[in-house]
Amino acid sequence: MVFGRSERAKARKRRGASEPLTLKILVAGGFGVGKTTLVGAVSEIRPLRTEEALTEAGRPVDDLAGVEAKSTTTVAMDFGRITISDELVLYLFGTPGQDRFWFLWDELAQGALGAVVLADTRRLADSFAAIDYFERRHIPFTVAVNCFDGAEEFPAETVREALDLDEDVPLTLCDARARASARDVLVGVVEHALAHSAARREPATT
Ligand SMILES: Nc1nc2c(ncn2[C@@H]2O[C@H](COP(=O)(O)OP(=O)(O)O)[C@@H](O)[C@H]2O)c(=O)[nH]1
Ligand SMILES: [Mg+2]
Repeated sequence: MVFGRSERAKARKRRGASEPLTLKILVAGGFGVGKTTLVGAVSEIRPLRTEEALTEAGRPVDDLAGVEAKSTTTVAMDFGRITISDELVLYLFGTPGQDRFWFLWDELAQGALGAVVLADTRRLADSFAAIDYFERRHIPFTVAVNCFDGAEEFPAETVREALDLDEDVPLTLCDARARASARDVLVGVVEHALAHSAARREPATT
């Protein structure tokens, strides 16, 4: 059967109306900060993980200080999906934490709306590299401090100063294991990134 243009246009409109917007969000931060945990906590699809047991060979490279309980490491990336509403679905890409996989970051960052950098107050410096990466590329990002049990709690302002964050970078506390908390973090990234891109479209006229 041959449809005329208007039939096709109508069909496209119908399809368009039922298709949610899909956005890509990166989940970054140092080794052992909770990236795999966060993606796993919210993802509706079984997270695609490429974890491998930490091997003796990797041990000198994968700095385990402070994450002694960790016996697996993400080799390539975590991948997950979360439906925020009928209109919005997020695809999550966890960035590899180890320096030796930095070559993957530029590929992962392609087409990303924004990112969240997870931080652990016991090892803040581990998240410096991720923050630098997004700052340099002008990719909007937020920082979420993953509150590990036993880690000292610092006021957000203290963490912000220690990370030398720009004022307009949102900083929140989270529990990467809790679905609601992880979801809030991701909604925060979307809101920040959308505000950021709106601000870029309408530069302040001074
Ligand atoms: N207590 C506590 N443990 C966590 C939390 N988030 C992650 N973990 C644990 O910390 C370890 C490292 O987390 P993981 O998600 O693998 O870190 P990644 O290297 O950033 O992917 C794992 O053993 C997690 O179970 C948290 O919020 N609280
Ligand atoms: Mg991981």
